[in-house]
Amino acid sequence: MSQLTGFTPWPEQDAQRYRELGYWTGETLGAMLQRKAGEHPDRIAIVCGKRRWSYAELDAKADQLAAGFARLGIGAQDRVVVQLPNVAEFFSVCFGLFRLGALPVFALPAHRRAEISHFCRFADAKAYVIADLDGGFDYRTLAREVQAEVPTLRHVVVAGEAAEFTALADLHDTPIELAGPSAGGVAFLQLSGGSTGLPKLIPRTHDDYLYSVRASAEICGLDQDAVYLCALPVAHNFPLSSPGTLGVLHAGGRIVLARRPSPDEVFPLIGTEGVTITALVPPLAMVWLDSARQRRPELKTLKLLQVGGAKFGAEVACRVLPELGCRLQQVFGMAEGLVNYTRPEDSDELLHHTQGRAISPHDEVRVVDDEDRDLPDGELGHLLTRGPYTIRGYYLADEHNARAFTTDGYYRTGDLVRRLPSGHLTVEGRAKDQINRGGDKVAAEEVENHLLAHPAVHDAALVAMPDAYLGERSCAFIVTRGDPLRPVELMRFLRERGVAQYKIPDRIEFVTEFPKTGVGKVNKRALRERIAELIAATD
Ligand code: OOB
Repeated sequence: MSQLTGFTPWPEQDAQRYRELGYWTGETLGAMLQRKAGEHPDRIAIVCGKRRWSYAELDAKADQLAAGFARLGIGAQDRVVVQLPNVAEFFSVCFGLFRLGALPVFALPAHRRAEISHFCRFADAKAYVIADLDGGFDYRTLAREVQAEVPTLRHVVVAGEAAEFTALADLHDTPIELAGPSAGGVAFLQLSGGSTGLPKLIPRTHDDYLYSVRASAEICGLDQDAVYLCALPVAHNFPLSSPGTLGVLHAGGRIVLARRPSPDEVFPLIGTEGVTITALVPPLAMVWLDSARQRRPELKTLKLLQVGGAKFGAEVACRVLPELGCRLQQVFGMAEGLVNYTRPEDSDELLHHTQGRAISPHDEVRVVDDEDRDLPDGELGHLLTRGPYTIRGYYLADEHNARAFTTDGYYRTGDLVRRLPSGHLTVEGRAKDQINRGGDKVAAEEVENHLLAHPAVHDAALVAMPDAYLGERSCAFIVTRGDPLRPVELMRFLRERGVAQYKIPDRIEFVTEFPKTGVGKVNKRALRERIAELIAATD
């Protein structure tokens, strides 16, 4: 079958090597689930509220939905934007689409009109799958706005009350014979944290993704007894594949879905379902640590807490074992591919002070200076990587790809790291123009462009400011055209443009001009220092 237009494949020589090594097995995600359902049909695969789906049920629903989506006219390589909260339907929908060879485009529940319209337009999506309501927000209202902006979007499919749209429940048809995708082809499009004007889409293949999932499951020691609590947004790469829910399905274990990650919601669930492993971002880990003082008995089945998505400081990392009573694993990964884990055999020093080492002996990890020259271990530099599950290009982004990848295919992660002789990395900063808001990635240029659309804004620069809870929050420096402007007006303006809440600047500072670098660019470092000093002075 022909490859998706806009996908950059691995050079054939590398692809062949990854197959010979047994990394790329030729199995698709859909086939993996079918195999598991054949091995143990009656085991519970997913717990979602009061619902419990066995492997056989999940497998059957996937086949039925593949038939239902086909009836809507969705076929191989068609894109479908999937924006679901942590509900079981996420899995029946995704596996249904995988079986059909259609490609889910993973959106986050926090995304709003600006982001979703962009994904639908950019990926030329045929359908958009949502839940009716979640967290008090009506996604059907959002879908109406998106449809008005993107007329090429043909179908809106709703898990729950569908109103004028197609009900997901009605899409469960009698399974049909399907050719199915090839494992070397793109399985879905994942979101990039981004640093440029518009979010980029990441094409991941069945072969490469399943390799990272299998290898991750092995590193984390998952087996049939694994009970994985999914408390982060289910479509994010960390809870999806590191080893995440897919790793658990591969191991034959059980996924427990939580709608919210707060201790009140999940601690009782950990107790009743016997959760053994979960994944959190650092701010949530801190909230759990604080709550665990009173409620530790509820956590007694928990063996492993993975923390990643943003830097987990050593001062907090060392509290996990004594205060939560479970082992810690640091995870430093990216939707583009490379994932690093601390290992069970690592010393406390490595566990608390590093963000782990790469999954695969065939992950090629380089730490380089500004001129791409390799640096010795211990020195701070830019992290470049290529390997069996790291993409060679973003979807439909030739121009950007020329900058984001070296000519020999290394991905420029934008992270500043040090490497130890053991291969362990410590993340010490970022060269990319992004704010990591407790694991939520905010691309500065994207938000600046929204700010610049305001008639009273002459120039805008978004930078990170330190925050005790989230690690970083965002601060927008604004030069106005002269008319007075209040921060609340700008924030309302962004909200009305349909920008996700986590991207709205946490603070707005008006200035008359920006400090400039020698070459005349906005000096963001100076702006970061200025806001950090201001905060320190008022604390
Ligand atoms: C994960 O994926 P993304 O795509 O949301 O974000 C990737 C970026 C990295 O390039 C790095 O800047 C930052 O997030 N990051 C970390 C980190 N983990 C991710 N920075 C410091 N320390 C860490 N432990 O965030 C992601 C994907 C798979 C597994 C885990 C995280």
